[in-house]
Amino acid sequence: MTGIWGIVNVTPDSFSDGGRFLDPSRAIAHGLSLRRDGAAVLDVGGESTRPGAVRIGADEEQRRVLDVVAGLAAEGAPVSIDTLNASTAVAAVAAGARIVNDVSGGLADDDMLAAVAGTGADYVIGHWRGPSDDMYARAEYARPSREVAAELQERVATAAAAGIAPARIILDPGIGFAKTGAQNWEVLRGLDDVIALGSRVLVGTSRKGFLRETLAAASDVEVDEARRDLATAVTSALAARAGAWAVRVHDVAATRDALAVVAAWDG
Ligand code: PMM
Repeated sequence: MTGIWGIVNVTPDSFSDGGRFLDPSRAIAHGLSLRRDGAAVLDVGGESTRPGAVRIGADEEQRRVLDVVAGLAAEGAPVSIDTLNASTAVAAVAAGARIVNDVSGGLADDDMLAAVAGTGADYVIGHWRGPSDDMYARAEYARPSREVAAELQERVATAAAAGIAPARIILDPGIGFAKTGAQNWEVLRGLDDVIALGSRVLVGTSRKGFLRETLAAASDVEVDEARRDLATAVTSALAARAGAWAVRVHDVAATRDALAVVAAWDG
């Protein structure tokens, strides 16, 4: 059964839940409620990667996330740290995180692969072509899902050479990262190309801009959070059907229900 990763963003500027959970105790309470809703992993992030986002320093990032990681781990929750920074990854694993979720797959910080190799944590390699502030300049593909898979395969080889055992690697096609709306759909349609690489595959569509575009074209009604969460539950269920090992979402309960319905259909 596909697992659900619940998003715990501890940022003032994330496009979806930003600012609501900056206080560590509120972020911890939110994470525990996602766990009750059915999250297998809580993915804690302190730096927004939304389109156009400006980077913050690793010190500020760690100030935001470490108490939250430690608090959730102390409650027995499996925690992943969503970071581009090697120093944050190491500090978060020391605070109790079991997985390092790096949307850049080691490209944003030259020290990341060696750092992760030293921790023994599992490692999410996201498909990435450059920082969020100008990532759409790199959204050029002839065959999106093939190119995403090929670029991920290169990162797996580099990570293995740095000492991260392939069994510890989780691949993510990086929906929304250096991809237009149409390219995101093509990557999802061709998810098999990434799954064929043989690693566990994580898919993150939650509340992303390409869903907003699709929903806006379907109805003039405002594309609010409820509509984006419904669309996310559908894409997550379809990703599960296509063989994703896990999906990363804000609204865990909606995706839990969508996955249960698909499982019932499949029997
Ligand atoms: N997307 C975002 C942040 N972290 N991590 C993984 N592994 N995959 C994603 O698709 C991903 C991610 C951006 O979304 P957010 O700001 O809502 O967390």
